[in-house]
Amino acid sequence: MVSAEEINFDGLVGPTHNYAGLSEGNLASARNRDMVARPREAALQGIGKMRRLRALGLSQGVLPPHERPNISWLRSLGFAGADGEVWEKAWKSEPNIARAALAASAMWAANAGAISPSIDCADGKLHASVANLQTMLHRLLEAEQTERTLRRLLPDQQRFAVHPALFPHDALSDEGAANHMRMAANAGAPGVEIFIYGRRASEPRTGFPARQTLEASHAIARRHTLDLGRTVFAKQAAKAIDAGAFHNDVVAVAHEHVLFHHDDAFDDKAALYAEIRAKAQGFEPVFVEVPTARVGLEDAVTSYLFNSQLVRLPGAKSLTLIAPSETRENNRTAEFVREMVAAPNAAIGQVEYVEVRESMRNGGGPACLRLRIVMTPEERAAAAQGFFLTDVLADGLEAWVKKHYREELAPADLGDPALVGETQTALDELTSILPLGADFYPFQRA
Ligand code: SUG
Repeated sequence: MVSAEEINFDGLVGPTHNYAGLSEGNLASARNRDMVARPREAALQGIGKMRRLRALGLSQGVLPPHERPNISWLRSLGFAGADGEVWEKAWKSEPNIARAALAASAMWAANAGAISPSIDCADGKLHASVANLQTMLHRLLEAEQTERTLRRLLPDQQRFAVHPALFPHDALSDEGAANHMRMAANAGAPGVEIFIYGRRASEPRTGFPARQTLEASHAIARRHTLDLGRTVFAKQAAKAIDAGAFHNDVVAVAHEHVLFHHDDAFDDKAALYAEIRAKAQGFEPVFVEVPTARVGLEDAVTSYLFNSQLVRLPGAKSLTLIAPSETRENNRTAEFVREMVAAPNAAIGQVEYVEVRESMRNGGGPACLRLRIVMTPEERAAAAQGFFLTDVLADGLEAWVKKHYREELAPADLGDPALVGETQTALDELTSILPLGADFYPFQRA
């Protein structure tokens, strides 16, 4: 065992946050299509959550948004002229492509990649695999820039192994940490890494897309040099995917020895429990299951109860659930949480509600917004320091958002060529607030 800490790196919401209904199988995205979005509020809510977790005593990091609209990609599709013209033409002639090029979806950092702490890896390095996100066009566009971000954050190749996304094909479909959990006695102890997949490469599916294949999960475990004696591959229940759980983290979340999940989350719950128990080293797993009779899948998906963060606050005897305020507004989930935290010897003994409503309307709760990276003190010191949140950084980011972000983005505003210059100006300035440098974004290199 080593001393280590789990650090949440949240995706900063980008200036083009909007509701385009791009994600089939994500009910919130479909329901809120063409609503008026509030990018400034969305970004401030995200920063507010980061500040809150820091105030609770946890280390917090931040990851930058991507360049949107993605002008270099649109150029590769044959649109030419000045950047603003490229955008205007794309918006008019290929609205579906343009919407993909505009999505601010990199905010959901749980899909940036899968992370294995060095204690779990045979080569002793901390491994990060960028997710290919190939199921949805707008998300597939994230992989290249995400790799750039992770390489900036984790520059020391002696300590960190950053892997590019798996080849983007249906057979290797991968959505990162949203389909990956880890249980351990504590952050620094060897863990059981649990990969949840929706289908095998060869398996045909009707219903909503299953975004993770078993083959992709196997590849990540191999690349990360995981010990198969402490690695689990389990199938997500088809029923959950078809009820709108497009990622495992919509129906399950784990931290330390606790797995909190919905009754219908997994295809074979008994087998999963048994395998985790057999592979757990130095801890007794605790499974906190929410029965369907108390909270049906529909309520789980609309309230995002399981898209909470599970954390241990300094000195706390039990874990704390960082839940979206929508969970408190749903009578069934609110009641369940109240009883759960009040129970004697509760494994999850506290709840804190956070407000991330703008992100939630696109199907992104508190857990979607963060990428967890377990770091030893040496790894933390070797990471780029400017990504760790301080009061000064939070103030700087808030001032930056207030200066550059639009209050509202209505569907009729999205084709505005002025949006391109505005977002590029904002992102250019961001590269000196975060340690990104003058060649981080494609428009800076053009
Ligand atoms: O991939 N929504 C994202 C939400 C991702 C949530 N992440 C986790 N569960 N970890 C998605 O479906 C909607 C964009 C739009 O419709 O405008 C979107 O991409």
